[in-house]
Amino acid sequence: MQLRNYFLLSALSCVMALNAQNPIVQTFFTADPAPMVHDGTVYLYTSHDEDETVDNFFTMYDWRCYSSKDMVNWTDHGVVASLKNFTWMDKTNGAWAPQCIERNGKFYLYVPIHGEGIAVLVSDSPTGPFSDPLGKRLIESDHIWQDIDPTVAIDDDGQALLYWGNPQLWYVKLNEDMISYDRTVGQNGIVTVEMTAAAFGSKEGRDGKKGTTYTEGPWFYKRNDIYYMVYAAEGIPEYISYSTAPSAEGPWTYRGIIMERAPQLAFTNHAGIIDFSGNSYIFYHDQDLSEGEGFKRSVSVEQFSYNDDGSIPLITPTKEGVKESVAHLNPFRKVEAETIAWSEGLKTMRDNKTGVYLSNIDNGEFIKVRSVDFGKGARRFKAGVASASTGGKIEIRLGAVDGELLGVCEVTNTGGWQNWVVQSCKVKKMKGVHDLFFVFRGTEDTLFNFDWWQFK
Ligand code: FUB
Repeated sequence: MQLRNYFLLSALSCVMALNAQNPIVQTFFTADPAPMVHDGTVYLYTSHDEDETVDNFFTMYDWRCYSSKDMVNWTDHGVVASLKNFTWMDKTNGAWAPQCIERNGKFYLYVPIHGEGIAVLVSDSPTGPFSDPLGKRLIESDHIWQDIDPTVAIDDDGQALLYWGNPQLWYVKLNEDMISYDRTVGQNGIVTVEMTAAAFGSKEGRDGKKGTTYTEGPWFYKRNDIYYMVYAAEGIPEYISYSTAPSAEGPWTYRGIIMERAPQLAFTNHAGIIDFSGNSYIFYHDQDLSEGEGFKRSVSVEQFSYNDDGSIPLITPTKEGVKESVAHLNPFRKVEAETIAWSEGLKTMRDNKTGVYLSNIDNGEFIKVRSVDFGKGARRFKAGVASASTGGKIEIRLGAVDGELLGVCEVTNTGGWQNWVVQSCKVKKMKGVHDLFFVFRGTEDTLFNFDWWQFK
């Protein structure tokens, strides 16, 4: 079943969706969130569960990126890397949990290729294009099937550590180039973390053997003077726990559960935590959008506060997600149409000339954009659109999908899906900060593509 069909299931789920902020991406299934704060923007790297699951297993070919300056509207940057980046191996599935970090103006994307180990890509921009600097895997180990879920942080002294592994944690000390590591420590550079109950909690496995709760999906970072290791625990289903340490290399102390199992969560979970604009946020994934399909997960986010001693409270996954934006969106600058707080039915596409744009738009589908600041008022609306069909209309509505109609922008046939033109219309004058809905109307199956919009 295609992703869009999930949205047609019931009127009830539609009403619920209008108040929802989670999951934060509705156009694709996204998993394994890895947020990165850079230059006043949150870049969110995700793995990507395909709409069609093959052989009832993870079906994952590429990695996607989204960004936000306000934590409620997310701009889709499309696929930023894929298994095709690695010409030294022939795996066509297995693009699992990534993480990106910036150093000296370059962006290093660490990715696991399931069954091939951990590799690295590099780019001059957070949104790519990324290229393979090594032509081989980064981590040279004798346990590549366990080499998944890399997580990386740079300590105050400049030493970068890359942790990873399921169900064992390992780390390497990355050299300053971020694409090689110190081979003088551990076993040819790979240090094995001691997995004790004191460090990671204890569990009894299905075979009756005692082990630690640590399973996979580590998220390693430093905050104030505490080093954190957040991870997916036990399973399946997994929950999220964490440990802390006084140094980047440990020793780790188990601190407890952050997110319990819950019906809307998948059999896996995977967390990423950041501080941004004075708030703390936890990203995780659930199976709400696919209504319970664990191989079709979606990234969600919750705001939370650390306790005074730096411990992390128990966090409840919600449908509402982030309630308050941390910035307003300026509608008088060109806004990419793929900047979305909530959407129903449509998809996005990317090409080299136009970048990412809204596609597969059918009658009645819409996008919501939150916290739009009209200041003293807007009078006109314009949009970059293209259509090879009869086109349609963009209804501009305030606050709700059936909210006050501010204007209607007609989109006619432009002679091709990539023949972009600017269409404009008058809008009722509005002032202040509002949530906007762009509701798409027309008679054909696919109405038009939508690249950007702007008010005057
Ligand atoms: O997404 C594939 C795998 O599932 C990840 O690598 C794990 O962390 C789990 O989320």
